[in-house]
Amino acid sequence: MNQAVTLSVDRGVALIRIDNPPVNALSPDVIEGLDAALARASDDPSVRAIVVMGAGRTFIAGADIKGLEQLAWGSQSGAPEMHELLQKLEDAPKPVVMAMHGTALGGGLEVAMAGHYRVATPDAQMGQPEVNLGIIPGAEGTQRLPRLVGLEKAIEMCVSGRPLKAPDALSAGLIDGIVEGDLAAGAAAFAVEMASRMEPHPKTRERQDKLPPADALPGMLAAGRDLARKTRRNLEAPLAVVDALEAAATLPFAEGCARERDIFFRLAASEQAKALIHAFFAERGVSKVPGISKDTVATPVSVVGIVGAGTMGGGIAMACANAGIHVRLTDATGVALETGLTTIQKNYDVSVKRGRFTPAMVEERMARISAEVGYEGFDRVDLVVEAVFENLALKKAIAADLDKTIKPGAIIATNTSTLDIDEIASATERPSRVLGLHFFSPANVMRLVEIVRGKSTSAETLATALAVARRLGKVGVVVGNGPGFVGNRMMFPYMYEAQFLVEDGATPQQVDDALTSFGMAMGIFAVDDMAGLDVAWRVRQELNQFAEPGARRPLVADRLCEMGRFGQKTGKGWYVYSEDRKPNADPEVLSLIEQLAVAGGIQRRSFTNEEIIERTIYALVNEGAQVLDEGLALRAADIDVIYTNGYGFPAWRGGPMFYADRVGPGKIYERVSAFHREFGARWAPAPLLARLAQEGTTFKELDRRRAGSLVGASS
Ligand code: 3H9
Repeated sequence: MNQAVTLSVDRGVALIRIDNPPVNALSPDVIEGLDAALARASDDPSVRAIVVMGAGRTFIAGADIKGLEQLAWGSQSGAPEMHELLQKLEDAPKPVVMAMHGTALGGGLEVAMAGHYRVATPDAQMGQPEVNLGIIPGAEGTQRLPRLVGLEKAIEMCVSGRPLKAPDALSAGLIDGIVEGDLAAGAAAFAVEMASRMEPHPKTRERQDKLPPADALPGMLAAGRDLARKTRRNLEAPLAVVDALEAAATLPFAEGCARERDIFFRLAASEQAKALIHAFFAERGVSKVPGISKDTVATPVSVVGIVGAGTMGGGIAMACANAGIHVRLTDATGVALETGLTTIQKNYDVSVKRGRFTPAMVEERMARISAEVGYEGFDRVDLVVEAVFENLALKKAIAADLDKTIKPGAIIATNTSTLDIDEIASATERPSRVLGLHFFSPANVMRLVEIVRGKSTSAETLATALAVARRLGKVGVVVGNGPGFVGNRMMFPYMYEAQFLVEDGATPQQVDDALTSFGMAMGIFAVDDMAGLDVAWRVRQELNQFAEPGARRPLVADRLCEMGRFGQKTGKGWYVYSEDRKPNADPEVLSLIEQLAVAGGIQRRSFTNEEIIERTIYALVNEGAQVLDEGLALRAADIDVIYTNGYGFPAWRGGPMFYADRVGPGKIYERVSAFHREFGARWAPAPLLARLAQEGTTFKELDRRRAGSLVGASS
């Protein structure tokens, strides 16, 4: 035994407690400690029953993902060796009760399933989320889970990676009881009761009663594979986990475990596992910001003011209300407010229809939003999010008004995707309490928030924004203040290049198909149509001021806007939309493109998908390198988080900078340099990309080196 696991005995019950902060991950210490504690409890004649639980906030949240990361990158020692421990737990001569609170995930649930009984607190959650890391359960979970909950349920849990809440786990048969009140005491009482039973204690591996009969098997497996293909597009692990689960129903336990191990080790070494594990740590890394430490005091936020009840303001109001935060919503006119509230109500009605919320939950949320024209009550807000349309003068005027209205310590956040935060802050007497919060639409759904740090924004203000983002269930990434910040700044060269490609001879559909085959959630032309072509049109007009003289400008997009083709909202944009909102190629657009290209003297030709990906994704990467060099993003991994959470970049490719690492910065630099020679200034290689290529290193390595300068920063 060691410090990670302790053993105490009280009135015949051994309590084995795992204490490995922050989440009791299964490090080698924990496995050894569990093994030793189990042996002592089994040998101790005074012990009648054994309870295993976690110390601190949770049961076991899984294998140590740092170890899995090493495994993914080729180290053989990264995967925990659990088979012996699981067998010993299951064969223990005394009843073993797993007592779960917080989360029992991955290896945590696998340990729990090897116990004879499982109990949990009412709010505990348990699941097999391994597929989200590009792997499958590797500690016999695919063999025990279907024996407890049946194959269908096991498929659903393992393919989706979604945990069950305790009441659902109880009805599925995953746990045997829910303990209200003190978990240790309740589990001990349960254990004593089980010990007094005469019958043998159930071993999960020996159970057959929940496994399907042979004739039901093909249908269940086909449905499982279908689910994996439909809901987890492009991911290898969700399909592979069905193969492992199939083994539970068709092979003896030991052979099923061997099958699982083969699949686990194959996937653990895969590109997708490398990328998804990178994405996991990247997301947790964004809260580590220089200048913010555990001692930085975030302002408690219980009431948020929102100025502007349009699409963004309404979405932000819903996000706050969903998180239990009271909202004071205002707009210029009663009509605008009324329209905004109606949209919010409609969106909630859809959630009720889809079963996400009950009508009572919606009522509770709506009651948190108070809407009234004017600033009455704004003296009580802790944070204001101004979400009016992108107009600097208007935003400055509102900031100045708010400055006079809200209490001295309250924060003014402006929801802008492009405007200068310092300029807006200059309209107030509290520039240290001003920052940008760039939400993505729909704001109640999209996880990303760019937290824009102005030159005077204080550490406390940033810490508050990070805490609020987390409370809203979002991932907040701190970025610098420059045109387009990080996400949109990178988006522009990507979007322009896609438009140049269609002028050069590809079609919007071909470009979009290449991008979605690459893994992007949507093609760029479909995105443009969804966002509204007029949005980018306005921004283009702003950015054109910064464009190099003589630089190539897209020929088509402005013309589409002049024709009133603003995308989905007008039924026509790059595509024409049918009733069901499906994009269809429009011959009118194709001939307009050709006509403008020919008039512009462009020699049109055909393109392969590979060329399309190089032209678009490498443009994104090159701009990302530039953004990083300018200090607008703190880390390459932050850019990855922004793109995987806000721009539909596939997490299984890790994000654009991680993808660049896997292709090789050297190769990307070479192609970018070739494009530079062919197309001129817009493809000038970012100096940082050139440096990495020359040094033969990667963005990830650069992040690692720079992490030294982030020492002292913490979430
Ligand atoms: C597995 O089990 C494979 C098995 O089949 C066995 C194979 C043989 N390991 O998210 P948070 C860290 S695969 C290492 O901010 P929350 C995290 O990095 C695993 N570290 O907290 C962060 O560190 P830092 C299956 C981990 O309250 C800190 O804990 N399990 C692990 O919002 C706090 O994390 C999973 O996939 C870990 N397993 O959410 C569960 N988990 O402070 C993954 C967390 O230095 N974890 N950390 O940045 C989660 O989903 C969430 O962390 C959890 C807590 C819900 C547990």
